[in-house]
Amino acid sequence: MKFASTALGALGASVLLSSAGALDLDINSEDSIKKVASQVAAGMRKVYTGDKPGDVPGNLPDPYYWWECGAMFGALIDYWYYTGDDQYNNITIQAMKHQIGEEIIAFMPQNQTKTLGNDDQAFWGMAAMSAAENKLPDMKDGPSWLALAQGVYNTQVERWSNTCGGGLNWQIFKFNQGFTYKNTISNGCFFNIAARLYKYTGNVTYGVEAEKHWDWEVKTKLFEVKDGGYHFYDGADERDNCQKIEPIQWTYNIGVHLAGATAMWNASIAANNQTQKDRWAKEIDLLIKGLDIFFPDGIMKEVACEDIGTCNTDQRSFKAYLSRWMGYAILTARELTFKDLWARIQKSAPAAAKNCVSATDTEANCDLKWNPSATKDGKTGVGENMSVLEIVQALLVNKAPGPVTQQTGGTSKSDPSAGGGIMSPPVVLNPVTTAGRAGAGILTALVLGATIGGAWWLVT
Ligand SMILES: *[C@@H]1O[C@H](CO)[C@@H](O)[C@H](O)[C@H]1NC(C)=O
Ligand SMILES: *[C@@H]1O[C@H](CO)[C@@H](O)[C@H](O)[C@H]1NC(C)=O
Ligand SMILES: *[C@@H]1O[C@H](CO)[C@@H](O)[C@H](O)[C@H]1NC(C)=O
Ligand SMILES: *[C@@H]1O[C@H](CO)[C@@H](O)[C@H](O)[C@H]1NC(C)=O
Ligand SMILES: *[C@@H]1O[C@H](CO)[C@@H](O)[C@H](O)[C@H]1NC(C)=O
Ligand SMILES: CC(=O)N[C@H]1CO[C@H](CO)[C@@H](O)[C@@H]1O
Repeated sequence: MKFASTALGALGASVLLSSAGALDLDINSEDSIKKVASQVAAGMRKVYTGDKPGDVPGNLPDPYYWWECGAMFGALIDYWYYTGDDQYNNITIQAMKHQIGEEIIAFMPQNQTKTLGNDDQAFWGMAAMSAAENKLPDMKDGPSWLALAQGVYNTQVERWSNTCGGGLNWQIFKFNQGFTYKNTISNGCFFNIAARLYKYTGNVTYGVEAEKHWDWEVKTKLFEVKDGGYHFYDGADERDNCQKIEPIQWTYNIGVHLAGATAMWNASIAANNQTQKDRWAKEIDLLIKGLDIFFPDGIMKEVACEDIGTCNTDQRSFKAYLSRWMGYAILTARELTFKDLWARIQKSAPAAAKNCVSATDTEANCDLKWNPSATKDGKTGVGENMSVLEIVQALLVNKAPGPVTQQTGGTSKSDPSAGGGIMSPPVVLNPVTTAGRAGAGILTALVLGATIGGAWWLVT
């Protein structure tokens, strides 16, 4: 994933989308919700060519990085789960299988070594976790979905760092630009996977590691209570012992922790651990209270970059993950989250759909900005479409039974030693794909050490 700065990037051209053909969403009609979701999914799927002969399953064309393809398949797994439309399951399974990696089975394919951060790996791992929780049938001739998530967990738990008192570094390999950075999303993704493994398997080791990573983030001040709720920042650098926090706030950081926290709370009930249950109820409350800054006028917004027009390709997809994890939070901790989250989903989803233009009635292109009073930037892409897809399908949470566990019908096979538990050594890079992917490294080199601009107003 690229360095999460808004410093680069020019103001987007202001182009008004015609409202003709805008998607009309009736949030009280299941048919309408499913129709809009299917249009947006179809538009997004069109961009993906990995299933074509000669193409590589699990890659999106430029400018999308590998991780976003994993995120997209995570969205499509939920799409199938919420709507019952299974037309994308085959390409999903084909892609996940192709990207599980060569040396160790944990989504670390050699072709991606140059830009493989813990967060990149984890977005594929979280898709595998969703597949297990949603009961997507395990592959017949491959590792189980649960084992793939356990493989990601096992490789990452070994990477607990000895700088800044612990945590995960952003990059997996020291030779990659940005290794010294410790970003909140990498640690948040680990927390999310560990908490969901605790819930799925009931194995307390996962819960203990989840809490250890969360506690380290708090100690390091990657997030803190401000104005009554949690504010999540971007990360810190081990070169100054994590003294200076990069203060930009993104929707996906609070989202990834919210879902992990509700998984912890939910698992503590099955584990009969009252202390743990009380603790996570308090954390969930602080998370919910921290959401306000991302919902001016009640509609979700990527506040750090939307207005100033600097959201990059990665950042244009972040609202997808907050939407996804708000849905997950309702499914797993309804009594604590429903009232607040449901109001936000109900208000954001129709606003989001209105920004999608459908010329053909079967597929749609969506704009980044959901607020009706925002000037559109006229660009569309996988991230924009995925964000709308996730907020629209979250309207179906009340009909969904919620993620299964081993005790409640889960069928994905557990393999506690998946992934080998070792960090694979640097591998021979494929020269062709390395050249194609070098852009991310160059951008990172430019941005690291540069002044972070853009979202300064969030901290002053
Ligand atoms: C998915 O693959 C199976 C087995 O190859 C095939 O029977 C089915 O028609 C495919 N479904 C779709 C929607 O392509
Ligand atoms: C790695 O790249 C090669 C060459 O493009 C391709 O054939 C192969 O399928 C890729 N492997 C993965 C796991 O993406
Ligand atoms: C309950 O959870 C807490 C952490 O939240 C842990 O320290 C404690 O050991 C757990 N108790 C049991 C009986 O597992
Ligand atoms: C825990 O999560 C499951 C879904 O995974 C849900 O059915 C159950 O109601 C949740 N428990 C509580 C107390 O909300
Ligand atoms: C629980 O998870 C830990 C960590 O992966 C593993 O070492 C242990 O074997 C697991 N225990 C069981 C009973 O599966
Ligand atoms: C973008 C997408 O995922 N679906 C539509 C949304 O945007 C692209 C443009 O990048 C369209 O071509 C897609 O059809």
